[in-house]
Amino acid sequence: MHTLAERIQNKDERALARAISVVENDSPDKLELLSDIASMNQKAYYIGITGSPGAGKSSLVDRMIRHLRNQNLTVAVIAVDPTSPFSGGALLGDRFRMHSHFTDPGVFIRSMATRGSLGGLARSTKDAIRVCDAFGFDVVIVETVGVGQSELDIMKVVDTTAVVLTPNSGDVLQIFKAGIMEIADLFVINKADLDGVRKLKTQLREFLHIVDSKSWKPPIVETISTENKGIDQLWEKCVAHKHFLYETDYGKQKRNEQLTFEVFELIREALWKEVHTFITQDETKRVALEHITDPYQLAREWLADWKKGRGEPES
Ligand SMILES: Nc1nc2c(ncn2[C@@H]2O[C@H](COP(=O)(O)OP(=O)(O)OP(=O)(O)O)[C@@H](O)[C@H]2O)c(=O)[nH]1
Ligand SMILES: [Mg+2]
Repeated sequence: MHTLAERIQNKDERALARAISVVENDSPDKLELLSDIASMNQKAYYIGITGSPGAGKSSLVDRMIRHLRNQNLTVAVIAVDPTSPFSGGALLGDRFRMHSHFTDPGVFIRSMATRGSLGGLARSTKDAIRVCDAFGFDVVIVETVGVGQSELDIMKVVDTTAVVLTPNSGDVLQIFKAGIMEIADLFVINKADLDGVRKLKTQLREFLHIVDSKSWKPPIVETISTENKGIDQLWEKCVAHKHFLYETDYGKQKRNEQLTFEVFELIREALWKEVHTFITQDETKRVALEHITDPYQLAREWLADWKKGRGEPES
């Protein structure tokens, strides 16, 4: 067993942080570590919190942590920052907003930022969630700014996706365009102390008519995170959705689809790495990359080369 996995089993918090770095840096021992982690007990409930910049996601997470700690539940938070190559602004902001929890051993907070990993930020975030799960947290919360494909991708691994909107921000159209509407399991209207809540609600309901929500109809929760209002309702709706996932056929099917997607994704990543190494380790191929005339031809030729190298028949 990987030593870090063993230490995580023994609830060594430094090993937890180290393991996430292994994942984030795409270290050579990553897959070994992760498969050891996968064989450990995984039972956490995963919540994704997404929404426009400044919608109040971190403030909400901070309140949620407090709410969950009051019920004696332990919480890991992963804050994803897709914009910066270093754990810069987001980290400082989140540290500041969640800073009251730093001395609580039942709370773990970590920021993830883009590194050069081939798997990308979404992959390493999902792996980090699993590492936190194996450590034994009851709830793992992922905060992302809902801007791109990578966020949509991260949300494929969580149980419940909460989309945070604010009144009078034009958010609804934005998230509709970004394809986030389809993945929302519940909507949070945060900053409900501001004007325009009713209008936003009407807009949301209109959009919800268009989206085929099958047997789960995403509820709308109003919160004022600065005043700690609506947090209990938010948690209630999360729990209702969790029950739906685990207890209904549609829910079970959705979970299974997510896991299937992940298997395919892991295979795609592993194969891609293999092919990438095969190409970049070959001096002739590296030179050829500088003078490409026909990308289709080159791709076909190299794939055939690679298959031959693995003793497989060319197709
Ligand atoms: N009026 C009002 N302001 C709020 C509320 N919740 C958060 N804010 C303020 O909104 C600002 C942004 O809050 P954050 O929690 O950092 O928002 P965020 O979505 O995490 O922001 P990013 O991570 O930068 O995308 C802060 O100044 C908060 O004090 C609320 O319910 N009402
Ligand atoms: Mg934030």
